[in-house]
Amino acid sequence: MGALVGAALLVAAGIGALGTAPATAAPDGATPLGRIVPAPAKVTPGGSAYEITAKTRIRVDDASKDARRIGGYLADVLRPSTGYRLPVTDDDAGDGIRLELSAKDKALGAEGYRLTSTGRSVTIVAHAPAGLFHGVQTLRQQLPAKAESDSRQSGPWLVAGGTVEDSPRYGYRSAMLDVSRHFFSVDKVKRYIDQLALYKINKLHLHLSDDQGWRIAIDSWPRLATYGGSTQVGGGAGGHYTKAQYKDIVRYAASRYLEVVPEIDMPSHTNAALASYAELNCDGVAPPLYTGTEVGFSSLCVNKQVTYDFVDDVVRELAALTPGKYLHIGGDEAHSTSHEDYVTFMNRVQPIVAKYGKTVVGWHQLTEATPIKGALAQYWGLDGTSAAEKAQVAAAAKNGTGLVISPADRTYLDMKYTKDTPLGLAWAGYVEVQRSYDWDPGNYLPGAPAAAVKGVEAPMWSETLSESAQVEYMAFPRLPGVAELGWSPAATHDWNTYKVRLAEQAPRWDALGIAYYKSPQVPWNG
Ligand code: TNX
Repeated sequence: MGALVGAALLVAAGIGALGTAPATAAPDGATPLGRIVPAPAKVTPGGSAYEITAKTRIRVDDASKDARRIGGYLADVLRPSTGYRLPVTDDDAGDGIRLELSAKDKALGAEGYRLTSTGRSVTIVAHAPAGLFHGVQTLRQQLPAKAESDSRQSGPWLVAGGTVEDSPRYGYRSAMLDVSRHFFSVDKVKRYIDQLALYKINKLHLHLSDDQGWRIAIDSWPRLATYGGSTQVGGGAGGHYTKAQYKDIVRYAASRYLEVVPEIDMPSHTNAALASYAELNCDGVAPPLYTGTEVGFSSLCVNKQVTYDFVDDVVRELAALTPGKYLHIGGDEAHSTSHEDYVTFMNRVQPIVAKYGKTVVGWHQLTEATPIKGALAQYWGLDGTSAAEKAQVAAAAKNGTGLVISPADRTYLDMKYTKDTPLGLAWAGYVEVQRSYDWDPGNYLPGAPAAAVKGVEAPMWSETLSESAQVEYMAFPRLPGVAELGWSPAATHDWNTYKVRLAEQAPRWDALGIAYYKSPQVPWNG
């Protein structure tokens, strides 16, 4: 694309103001409208800024519980730092912050919103609650970073004047947390959910089982959790979620408009299950628990009926805990399962997922079998993946299989940034911040139709990670970039302007207690 055409597109997308200008505030001290992550689809700056004061009320539609809940959420974010009462009221006439659900604004879709800021009010209009919630995230980012503080700060609390009209490029914008290699408590998962919500991520993929640990209680096979969940990489105590705890995670995620996508990885990555129940093994002998980090050595016994009884029970119980649409069945790295057995297994398991009303998601090896109608394949290849493997996934996409794009050498948040990164792995290479951002999910997989791409994911594998601070160091600053690839129009994509907006997020992470990697590629101090 020529530079002039590129610039014209940026202006057409309404983000000319995001250009290469230095990271200075607008004349009235407010963050320039739209200078947020992910970049909004359309920004029309103008008019005077709105100021949140001690008198500000949050006005919601009295008919909507969702709008009231989102108003309460916004008040909870802003009360500690501003010190204001910010009452949520259903008296929806008057000045202040207004959250409106509009049946007629269908063009805003399931997740879009319009934010209008004037001297008297900030109004967020959406067609659906998720859009209101995303609009609230935009409002948060337009306020000074210290608005995120949990102690009282001094204002002024200005929101630049103008209008943002915004809706996502993709409906599937996911982050994965591997709670198997190391177990993460409910509170740690909630903390991550809050961070994902700030960047408009709408799926939390939980990798609930692997060789090192089974993390979800299944009543019909209780030893999966009590024994199979009793350790982790390195031999620590591990853990598992009771059904009540898991429902708590699902509910919390839903309150932040994230859908939980649970994964039971099969037929390999199953040592924790095989260790818990001898009958799942072809030789009837249970292996010991495993606390190392090798992959691909375990396999369910494909030719035993009990295997499918087991899968049926697990999928039934997990589906019952899952209000969301998707259930992920893994299917990666089945190195100790023959190709024939793998195909048999995946083709038998997919209808079980469908029987319990869920849509299949699998790692892209699923395309070696026959993806069921409506299935999504999660592409995790890298530049070096063979042309044949890429072609196989592309062929499935041409046949109607949807794609979630999560290239290991772009979006794997567990990859080291450089050789000096103290945490993480390097099998897919080093992934610095620019590399993780500077690509296009729409044309990433050669031969796959753009329409097959449903979205992106940033997986966080946890072989080397067990604490929130470690997860955050690997996620920030790469996660916001993947979130932007999922949300923002391709026409806004530009590393040179993105890196400036990204740098402007850092004071917000400081206020939130997120210790991020200070990549030399990002101009942190303007
Ligand atoms: C590959 S990506 C895996 C995981 C590892 C990860 C580490 C994929 C589907 N499988 O088993 O944890 O690499 O980066």
